[in-house]
Amino acid sequence: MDQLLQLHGTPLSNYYNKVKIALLEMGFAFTEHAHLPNSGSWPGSGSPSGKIPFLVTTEGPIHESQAILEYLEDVRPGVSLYPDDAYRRARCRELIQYLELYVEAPARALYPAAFWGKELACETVERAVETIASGISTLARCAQFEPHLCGESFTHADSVAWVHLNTVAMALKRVTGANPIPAWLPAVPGYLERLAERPSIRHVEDDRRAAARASRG
Ligand SMILES: N[C@@H](CCC(=O)N[C@@H](CS)C(=O)NCC(=O)O)C(=O)O
Repeated sequence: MDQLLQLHGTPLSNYYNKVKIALLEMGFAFTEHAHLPNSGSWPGSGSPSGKIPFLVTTEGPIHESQAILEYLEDVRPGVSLYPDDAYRRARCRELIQYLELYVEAPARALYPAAFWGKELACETVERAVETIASGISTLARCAQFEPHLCGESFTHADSVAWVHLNTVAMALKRVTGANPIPAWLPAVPGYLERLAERPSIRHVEDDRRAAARASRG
């Protein structure tokens, strides 16, 4: 079944890379298929929301990155990127929610200016920065960072932190001229440097950079 897993999307997407890190870390064989957001038509190709990534399995497609991670967990009993016991697994999923709902989602207000050359009102930027700062302080209260977000082992929370903290930092820097995350949460730079050494993350980062170079022409 492994050979038939197809990951659709683009290496420029943080959510695509979240799933790709999980596939690599958990040892799945998969192929990658270029698919831009809001392309293709549903049903038939693409996704019901227009969003990427999606994973095509022998039984059909799965959309939404978190549903895909849970599927990967379910089809490979014994191979998991969650902690062993139920309580710590719940706390790990809690960190994923904090990162996605309270850090990455508010940063989306900055993406039109950061990545697509649009103008933004000052108050939109200020509100986004305040909301991201609040999300980071929530994360700071619950995450460990030493060496990983949930403690000793690398988990899905770390792949999520890698893709979103880097994307949000890039957006903040491009829009405001500086990345305030290290000042808000000093453990972040060292943590990201450690993660950057992992083979799965190097692989994903090399592909992301190559895709960014290709998109600039
Ligand atoms: N909740 C979705 C978010 C995925 C997402 O927002 N993907 C972006 C690319 S990084 C996208 O497809 N955006 C197009 C759109 O929102 O219309 C997931 O976890 O998969």
